[in-house]
Amino acid sequence: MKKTALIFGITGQDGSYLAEILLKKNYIVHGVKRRSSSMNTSRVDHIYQDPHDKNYKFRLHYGDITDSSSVSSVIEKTKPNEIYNLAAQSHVAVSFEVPEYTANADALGALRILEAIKFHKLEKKTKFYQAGTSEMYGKVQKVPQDEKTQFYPLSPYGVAKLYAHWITKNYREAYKIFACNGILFNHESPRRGETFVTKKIVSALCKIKEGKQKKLFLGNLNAKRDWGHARDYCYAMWKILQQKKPDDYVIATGIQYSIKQFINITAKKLKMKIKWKGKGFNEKGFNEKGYPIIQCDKNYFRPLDVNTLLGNSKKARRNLKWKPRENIDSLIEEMIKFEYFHLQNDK
Ligand code: NAP
Ligand code: G4F
Repeated sequence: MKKTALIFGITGQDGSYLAEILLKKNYIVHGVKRRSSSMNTSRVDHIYQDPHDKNYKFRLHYGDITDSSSVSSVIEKTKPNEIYNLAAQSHVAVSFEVPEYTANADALGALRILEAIKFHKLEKKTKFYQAGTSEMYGKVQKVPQDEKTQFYPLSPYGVAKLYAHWITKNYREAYKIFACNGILFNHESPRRGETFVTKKIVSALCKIKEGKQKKLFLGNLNAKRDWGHARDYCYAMWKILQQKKPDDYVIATGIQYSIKQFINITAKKLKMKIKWKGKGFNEKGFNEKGYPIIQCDKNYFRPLDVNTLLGNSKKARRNLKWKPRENIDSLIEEMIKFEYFHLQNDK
């Protein structure tokens, strides 16, 4: 019998990589997409199948993680072996602007799925993966962070995800659901949303080099992140659900860079020279001609920011036999290649 998976958040960066991984493993993949006024399926269009095809392996359903009835009905309809909850308002800065919606989607979303598993008596059949985040460590209490490190979230997003983390543990212990938390550190790819910092940097520097953009405006240049590749991290999600016992795992590379270092590495790969002058908010990046191409903008600073994140994924490496295949160089090179493909092929 083929296994069936249901992915909430299939149209996002991770949803698309996870769907590819599961299809390669011969799963039947169902995905939940929300209604939007413009198309939101570009990341999964290449694996889309005609719904009239009786031997389908991939199917999309309308639904919304903030709508209990749609969550419940898609779970009842598909009765999946595995559910991956990747649906979220995933932008930390935006969570300060729309905190209530963020809590509804990111905290209660997990609860809605767990309740539906229980309501439809799927506790023995359906495994559940919750997309947790290193943002829950926030004001870090230990370096590096592992599964035992105390959480201290610094954003409405981090707080909402912490609820989802604990409700997942709670349903595991109370109802014996095979429910697991992945605590994933930042992971990027060419499919990353345009407003996340890595995508913003790679895209802007490519355009600046090609004379299609003049300047890049950013916020905090000194924050440090442990960046991995989304494809590697989605493979870890699947591995987490294949273990004998449900558990929680940190997924990280164990190497961190600052935003400024990420810019410098990207610029070097593009054979661009950036000279930094000034301090703090007034720090600017100048090109060879002395023109400021990188500058801070107060709109990109957050009321609170997580200054440093560095993960210890020893447990995942030992129990899941997981380790990242990509590193910062291969990640940035792939992102640059993708930008150039679009610069040359898009109108
Ligand atoms: P993403 O690209 O922003 O994708 C989020 C997905 O959730 C999209 O498919 C989005 O749909 C969907 N979604 C948002 N609100 C929804 C709603 N109300 N109902 C149904 N679907 C909704 O995020 P990602 O980078 O793939 O991350 C996947 C998950 O991992 C998220 O939960 C994120 O918080 C978490 N996470 C990410 C990272 C990271 O570094 N990427 C690290 C740790 C944890 P649309 O396409 O229609 O917007
Ligand atoms: O790319 P970011 O927006 O990612 P952030 O806030 O770390 O969140 C991402 O990773 C989390 C895992 O830790 C996920 F849970 C979450 O869903 C998301 O995927 O910002 C990274 C850093 C921050 O310190 C931010 O202040 O970059 C800094 N930054 C500086 N200038 C900027 C900018 N971030 C953005 N988005 N845009 C800027 O212009």
